[in-house]
Parts: sequence; C-alpha cells; structure tokens
Amino acid sequence: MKKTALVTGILGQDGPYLAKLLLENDYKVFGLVRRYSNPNFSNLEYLGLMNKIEFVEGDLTDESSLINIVKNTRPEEIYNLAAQSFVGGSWDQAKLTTEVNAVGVLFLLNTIKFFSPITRFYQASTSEMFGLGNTNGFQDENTPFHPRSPYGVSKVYAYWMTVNFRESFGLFTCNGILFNHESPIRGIQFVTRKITDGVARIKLGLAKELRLGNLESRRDWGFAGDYVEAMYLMLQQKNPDDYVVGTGENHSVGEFVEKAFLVAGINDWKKYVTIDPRFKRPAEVPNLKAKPDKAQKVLGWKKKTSFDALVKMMVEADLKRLKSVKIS
Ligand code: NAP
Ligand code: F7E
Repeated sequence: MKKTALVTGILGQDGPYLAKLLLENDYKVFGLVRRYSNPNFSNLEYLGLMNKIEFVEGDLTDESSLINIVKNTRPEEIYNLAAQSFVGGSWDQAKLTTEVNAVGVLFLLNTIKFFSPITRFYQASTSEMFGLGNTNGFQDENTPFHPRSPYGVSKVYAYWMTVNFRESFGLFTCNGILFNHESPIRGIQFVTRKITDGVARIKLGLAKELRLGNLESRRDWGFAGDYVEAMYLMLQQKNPDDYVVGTGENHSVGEFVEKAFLVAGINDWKKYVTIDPRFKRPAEVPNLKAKPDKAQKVLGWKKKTSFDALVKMMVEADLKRLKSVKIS
C-alpha cells in the first residue's frame, strides 16, 4: 500500500520539490489548492509533476474545507507549507497574514486532533521567528524568538501551537525552522529571484537597472530541493521534534548581487543597481545564520548545494527562460 500525504502550498516553491520527493518515495500525494478562476500550475510543470498530484480544493482560512479534505483523504502525513510567506507584504496585510499563517494552523491542528489523530504533521516554521534574537552569531533550537514583522509574529504563534498540540494531546507534530531557501521557481518578489531575473533581463537587454532595498542584511541561503529532504525526514523519526535547517554560512544581499552579475559575465554591477527606499522594511532582520547541528546529528541531513552553485543555477535558469520567451 502506498503511503499518503497531503501537501498544502503545493503550487508555491517548496510544494513541488516536496511532492517530487514524496512521489519518488512511492507516496500518493494530495495537493491543496485554493479556488481560482485561473490557477497557476507553472511550478509543478517546471518539475514535470502535472498529472501526478491529486488536487483537493480548500483554504487554510476555511476550517470546514480542511475537515472535509482530511476526512476524505485520511493522509498519514500532512506537510503544511501554505502561507502568506512574503515578509515585506506582511505589514500592509497583517490581518490576512495572521489568519492564514497563525489561525489557519490552529484549524489544521484541530482537524487532525478531532478527525485523524494518527496523522503526522509538519509545520513550515522559519528563521524569521528569531529576528533580533542573537544577531551576532548563529541561531539554533535554543535561540530566543524576537520576530520583527507581522509574518514573523504569525509564525511564532503557529510554532507554539504545533508544540502545544504535541505536548497536550500527544500528536506527532514537528516544526522545521528553515532558513531561507531558494530555487529557479522561487517567487519573483523574494530578493534572490528578483536579482537573478533582473540580472538576466539586463544581460539580454530587456532592462537597464535593478532596484533594491537593503543590501547589508545577511541571510543563510540554501537550495529548496535540499531542504524538503529535511521536512520528510522529520516525519519519519520515532519521535516528533523541532529542528533548525540551514547551511551554516551566510552572505549579504550585496554579495548575492555581485555573484549573480558575475555569473552573467558582468563585472561592474554597481552601474546597474539603484537603491530604492520603497524596498526597505519598517523593521529589518539584519543577520541570520543557522547552526543545524541537531538536524545533521538526528536526521542525518546535510546541504548538498553550495551558495555559488545556487546563484549559478538561478541565473542560468532565468537566462534560459527569458531567451525562450524572447524568441517565441
Ligand atoms: P510560497 O512559494 O509563497 O508558497 C506558499 C503557498 O501557500 C502558495 O502556493 C499559496 O497558494 C499558498 N497559500 C497562501 N494562502 C493560502 C490559503 N489561505 N490557503 C491555502 N493555501 C494558501 O512559499 P514557499 O517558499 O514555498 O514556502 C513554503 C512554506 O515555508 C511557507 O509556509 C513559508 O512561510 C515557509 N518558509 C519558507 C522559507 C523559504 O525560504 N522559502 C523559509 C522558512 C519558512 P497560491 O499559489 O494559491 O497563492
Ligand atoms: O528578503 C532584503 C530584505 O524577501 C531577504 C521568506 O521565504 O525567508 C524569506 O523571507 C532580504 C531582506 O526574504 C530587497 O530587506 C533588499 O533583508 O528575499 P526576502 P526574507 O524576508 O528573508 C524567510 C526564512 C521566510 O520564512 C519567508 O517566508 O533581502 N532586500 N532589497 C530585499 N528583499 C526583497 N524582497 N526585495 C528587495 O528589493
């Protein structure tokens, strides 16, 4: 018998990479999609996964839709990847961010508790919860939370609810505290993809400049394809627990920009970059760097893709995509 998993956020960045891994492990994968007039399946198409997922319609803000889905599909594992995940937009849409990222997780946990208590649950927690909690060094499972955005605050609520349902009701619930992870299907608003798309456009003569905000902040960037393995491994353990997942090294936004221009063969990147205050945040998270020792020791997880390889992969993918659009 195939194992079954429900993946929320199946159309985002991580959903397709996780679905690919689950399918390779012979799972039947249900993917939760919101109702749209014109849904966008391009990320699943990019990984060649169309027709391999069974779609179920629902929304994290609608508890009855979640109950229906869980009762009908009885998944052994639920990976909750759905979120309003853009930090920069979370100040202007704080209520929506809270409803999806915090209350939506409570709905899912209640659904599991009442209708499928044997289901194992993965919550997509984030390094944004650390915020200012230890900005000089690294962050691990013992670092205090000090979120700096409505997004970070909403994720702290979901983190503790996930822990609380484990401690209160004995459910198998895990938090993966993942640091930034990127790929060629990263959303275009996030800084890495905005940079690699912008660089490719400049290289191909489709744009003259790239407008960015704070170039100083430092992130621990890894490849999404590596990180979904850690999600999967968490739900295969004997006991549920919470894990920090990252590469253990970080770089500034400016370093990412410089490297991306170099991949495209452009040395004088400063000629093309304009600082635009519109892209600066009311409160910034200046410095994130993971100490993923626990994930390495308990899960046996390790990053496979280097920073340089990640930047190269993303720039080359955007060049290829834009060239094909230009010709047709
Ligand atoms: P993403 O590309 O923004 O995907 C998020 C998905 O959530 C989208 O497919 C979106 O659906 C869906 N969604 C939004 N609101 C929903 C709702 N009300 N009901 C159902 N689905 C909804 O995010 P990602 O980069 O794949 O990240 C996956 C998860 O990991 C998120 O929870 C994020 O907060 C968390 N996380 C990400 C990172 C990272 O660096 N990528 C790091 C730590 C944690 P539509 O496609 O319909 O818009
Ligand atoms: O910003 C700076 C910005 O939007 C990274 C999400 O997946 O990872 C992501 O959140 C940094 C910040 O990601 C621009 O100020 C400069 O310091 O790519 P980002 P994020 O905020 O780190 C975490 C782990 C998540 O959980 C989130 O869901 O880059 N920055 N200039 C800029 N950022 C953007 N977006 N656009 C700029 O023009």
